[in-house]
Amino acid sequence: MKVVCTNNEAQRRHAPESELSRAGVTPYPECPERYDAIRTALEETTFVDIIESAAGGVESLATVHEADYLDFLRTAHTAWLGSGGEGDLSACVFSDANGHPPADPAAATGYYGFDTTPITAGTWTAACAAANATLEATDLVRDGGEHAVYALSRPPGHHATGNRFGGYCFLNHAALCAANLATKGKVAIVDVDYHHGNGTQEIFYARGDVLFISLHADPEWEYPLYWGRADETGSGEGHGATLNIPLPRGVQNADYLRHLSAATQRLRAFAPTYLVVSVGFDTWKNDPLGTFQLSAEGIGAIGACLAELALPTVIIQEGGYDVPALGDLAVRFLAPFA
Ligand code: SP5
Ligand code: ZN
Repeated sequence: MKVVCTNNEAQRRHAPESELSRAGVTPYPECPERYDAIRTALEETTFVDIIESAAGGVESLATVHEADYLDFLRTAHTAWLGSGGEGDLSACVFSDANGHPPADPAAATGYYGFDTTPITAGTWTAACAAANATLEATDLVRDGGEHAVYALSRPPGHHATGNRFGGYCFLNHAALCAANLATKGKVAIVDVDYHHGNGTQEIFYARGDVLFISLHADPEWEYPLYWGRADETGSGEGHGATLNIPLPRGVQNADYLRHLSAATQRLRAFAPTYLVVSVGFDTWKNDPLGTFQLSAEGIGAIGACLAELALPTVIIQEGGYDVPALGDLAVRFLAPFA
């Protein structure tokens, strides 16, 4: 199968030093070494053909993101330095989305962001490069006759909404991919990251032609806290086209796979033309952010269950933070699609 990697030089330029959470100030887990670990392991297999995509701009970002939000992401860090700021830019006062963004770029960070995720000098370059990789993978499936293509996208995307960043995400790659594919047929998105894909959900919430399914840790206690409950089922024409499956701490292979299998019944009934998978390896038992207990075999079984749908598929990398394990987990997840 083909694998499209984010331009390596560009992804390295997004490497925040630390993040602020309830744990205090800790090293930023969403690091360039995640990419290295997955890419190196895939290069050692015989079933992938690796392409590194170019950096540079992306033209279709406005299909899912608002223009003022894109302007903010593109200019915020430069403006922050220009106004005397130093290092990474992150918010600590947040908007309720009423009113208007403050003129000062650092102040506007809490308007365009919903958590403390930092923006660095290279964030825009890296996020655009990751979107490029995803859209190149999308083209290969839509027009290139490929059955399944994996985009090693970094930084990830599924928490980014149409106009807000957070959860280590800036541009929503799964949404860009699905919006593109939806011009040719119905799309199902399955999000198997440990965290709820709130951005993707929000972008398609009122659409009936894109089914969004997410299995994730229960937002009653886990990030992103304000999205992902089972009673969020879509609105208007999208009513019934969002399916959230919140799961308890400590979930093991058998329970997870039973829920996934039930979700795929719903997916089959929707009869999509395309499948988009947001995959996170933070469901793995030793992930430093997760609480689930899935084994490496369990991660492979998720891949097998989704590959069995036999749909033209774009697989997009989201989270997963135990760097030494990521290569093996990616190989196990992708092998059933090859
Ligand atoms: C794409 C993705 O998986 N985003 C996850 C974002 C979760 N952010 C909040 C987690 C804060 C945990 N702080 C780390 C402390 C390590 N001991
Ligand atoms: Zn995650």
